[in-house]
Amino acid sequence: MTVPATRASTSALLVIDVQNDFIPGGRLAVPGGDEIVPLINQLGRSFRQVILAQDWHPAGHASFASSHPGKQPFEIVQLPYGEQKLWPDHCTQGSRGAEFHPTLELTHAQLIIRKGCNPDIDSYSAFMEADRQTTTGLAGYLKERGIDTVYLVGLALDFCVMFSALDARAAGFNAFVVLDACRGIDMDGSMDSAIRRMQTAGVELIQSTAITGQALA
Ligand code: VGL
Ligand code: ZN
Repeated sequence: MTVPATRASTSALLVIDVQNDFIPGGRLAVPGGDEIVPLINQLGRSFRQVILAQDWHPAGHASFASSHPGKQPFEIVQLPYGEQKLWPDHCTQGSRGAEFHPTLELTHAQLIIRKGCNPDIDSYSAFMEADRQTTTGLAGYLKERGIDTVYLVGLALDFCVMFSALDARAAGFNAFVVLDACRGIDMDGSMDSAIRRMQTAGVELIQSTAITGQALA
């Protein structure tokens, strides 16, 4: 498959949540999360524009099971905006777990977009919070810079990567998810359903060779 030139000023790499808490040993570890870091570093060199998303919750966040007496991680509760899956405490602002993985090397990234900062609202997507009304400003940033195509990599494929890709499409961007540069949590069929939802929304699912094999412009 040929993809739009990743070095073009109209393309950006969106690196989702490559943070210690999502890496084995972290509080919400995604299996194999560490395996994709070298590939993401390599892919980063094919892009002029790199944006990092960082899950960044205040202590006591509404998505933490510990904030709901009697509830356990992975249970579902009703919040004012709808169903919320509960997680172990993770990516607490300023904690080691919230830092990017130490081997992530994307020093030319120009924007870090922090999400999930509102104590009462979760945000899997780098574009839009779970109330589906509060934007992070990312779509506006991309549009103001003339970017029309985003490539997504990172963690977790079936949560934050998927919702970011769906919202990218909804905001009118071309979206390519680089599957071998993602890993998923895979609970209750979440991986199969994520793949289907992305396909239905017109997200292109590709392998990294489609990028690393590009003819150099
Ligand atoms: C994520 C669950 C909770 C993710 C973030 O990055 O996929 N998943 N917060
Ligand atoms: Zn989170």
